[in-house]
Amino acid sequence: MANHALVSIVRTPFVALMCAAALVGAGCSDDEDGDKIKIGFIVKQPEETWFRAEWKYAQQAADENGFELMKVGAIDAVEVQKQIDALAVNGAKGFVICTPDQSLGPKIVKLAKKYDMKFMSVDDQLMGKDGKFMTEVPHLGISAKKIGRQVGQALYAEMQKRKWPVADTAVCALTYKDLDTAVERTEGAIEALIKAGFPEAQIHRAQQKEQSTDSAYKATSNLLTNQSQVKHWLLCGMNDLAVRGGVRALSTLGPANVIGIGINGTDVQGELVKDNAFFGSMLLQPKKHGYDTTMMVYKWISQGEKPAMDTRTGAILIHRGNYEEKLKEQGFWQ
Ligand code: FCA
Repeated sequence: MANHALVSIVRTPFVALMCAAALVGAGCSDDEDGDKIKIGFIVKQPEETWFRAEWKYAQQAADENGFELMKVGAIDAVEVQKQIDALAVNGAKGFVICTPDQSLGPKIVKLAKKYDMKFMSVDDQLMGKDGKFMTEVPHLGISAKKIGRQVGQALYAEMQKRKWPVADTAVCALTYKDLDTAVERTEGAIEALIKAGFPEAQIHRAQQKEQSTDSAYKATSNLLTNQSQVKHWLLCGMNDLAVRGGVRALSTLGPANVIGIGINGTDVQGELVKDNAFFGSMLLQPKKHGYDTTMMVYKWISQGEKPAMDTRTGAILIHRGNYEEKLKEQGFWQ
């Protein structure tokens, strides 16, 4: 139990009762004033399944430990400021954030200091004015390069299994240059394909302007206008949303000629039930990203235990043969 929780016991009889009950349960989560500890969880794309998965597990952490979670979306710099201000007004003592823009790092740090809030970043690491990662802010993210390489290896293996002649095959890598973890993922996939022996000249980068399915669809369609001779496509991108756009743009070639592998895994259940070119996805660990980060901030606030500065998570390949089992294992079968 946190030291300040013990102080609360002395201060208010009600809290004392609560804490006494909690001794046998999840632990007392009241702050110095006897109020429930409040923690924010700010995400850049609140409508996306991935972020809803993070929220779901963050909520589980809050429910199990008796603190309050405030789930908020912030799609740009203005909203980030607004939401952190609002969290402070509502008494939040800290937050987890997946920022809509990495360069907001210094601004977020400044706001957190102003309000004396503990916070950490998730998924997308903050960058300082010098364009370098702000390693002074605790972060939990994926091993992006490694997972990208897994995508590349899986694409190559599946191409070989289908005995597609390499000469007739090309790669469409959907890239998003404004997000470091996105670049790492697609460059990792490209690196693994080249290492496996795929000709570099047949690897095409299609630039997404935004982090959306629509934008990936447009980028793939643009690429295709000059590549009508290609019979088979290997498709990768920063996440499932990107690959979904590519799969749609390549729908006339169909699953017999296209292998698409995404990243996240949380967004593909609806795709894998269909007979389409979505072969599979690298299933990440949303529980670690939602539950563990929230617990880290909670323990920092309640017990003064600072989170690990840099935590990286891995992924496994899910496909039509195993996705039900693997999504169920992650508690993410819908
Ligand atoms: C980024 C992406 C998400 C998810 C996460 C781990 O934030 O936008 O889709 O892949 O990293």
